[in-house]
Amino acid sequence: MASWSSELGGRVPPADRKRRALREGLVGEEPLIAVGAHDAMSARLIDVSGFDAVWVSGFGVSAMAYGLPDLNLVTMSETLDVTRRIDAVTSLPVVVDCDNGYGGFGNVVRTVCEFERAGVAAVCIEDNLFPKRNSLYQGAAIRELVPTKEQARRLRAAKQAQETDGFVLIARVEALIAGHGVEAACERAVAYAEAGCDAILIHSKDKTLQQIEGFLEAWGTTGLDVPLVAVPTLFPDFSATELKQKGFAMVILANHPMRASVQAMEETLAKLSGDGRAADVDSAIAAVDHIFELVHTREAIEAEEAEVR
Ligand code: SPV
Ligand code: MG
Repeated sequence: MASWSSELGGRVPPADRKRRALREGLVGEEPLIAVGAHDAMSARLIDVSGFDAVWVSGFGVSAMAYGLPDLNLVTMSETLDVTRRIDAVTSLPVVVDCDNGYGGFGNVVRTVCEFERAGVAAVCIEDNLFPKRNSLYQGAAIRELVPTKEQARRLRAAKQAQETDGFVLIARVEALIAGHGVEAACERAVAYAEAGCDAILIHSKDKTLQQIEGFLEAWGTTGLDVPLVAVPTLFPDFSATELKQKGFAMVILANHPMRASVQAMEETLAKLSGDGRAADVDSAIAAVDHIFELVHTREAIEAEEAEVR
């Protein structure tokens, strides 16, 4: 974990180190596991729990930091603001869900540039049209996406604008989610890989994994070795190791800290809403000292007092 002072601009682990760790993880023997954060505290907890990367979840930031649905209502600069706070408190590589880049061609390129300059390890850009819909939302049937050629053009321009070697651009394919089928999904993945993207996130909500298996088979015939990324929210029975064996380099557990927090808060508030006795929940919630410890309170006070001695 980054030191307490990193939030104050102190010893932030260099962006290069985080980017190197991400790139090495993408080609490693073990699956690289990223977990979704929605704020700095959730990122700290992911860090101390021993995961490999932090995913800045658009769904999580929308719901938890802004109380808004995941429909492109949170802007690029709002996401960047939350991302900076997250990146400052973790030594893990941070992979940012930048939705569809918040608009058209110029927005995609600017988004990637701004996040690269902010020092994050990676950005993920999806091919949903603006305004997007969260991929897990069951209401939407077959949807239109940004045309493949246009999305590839945006991604290629973003890669060409890249200023550092280590930064990673992940292209996210929504074709399976949008109901376009395996062939269309593979065509998009190939186009985005050929545009220079460093990894492909193939999203699916098929619980049986048949779609994903079909995609992997088609992808296998292309000869491309760009790493693949899975988000198994709706096929949760498959472990990261099983997904690695199937061909995924990275697995994103995108929203579990958010859902755990909401459930814990709801349970606590329900108990408190009885006669408002704090003791009713005390044994089931984090101790105040634990929160002090997580944000390095003692170290901060010691450092402050040492200066005046
Ligand atoms: C997110 O965490 O915001 C994601 C993953 O994009 S999903 O919600 O599964 O689309
Ligand atoms: Mg998202």
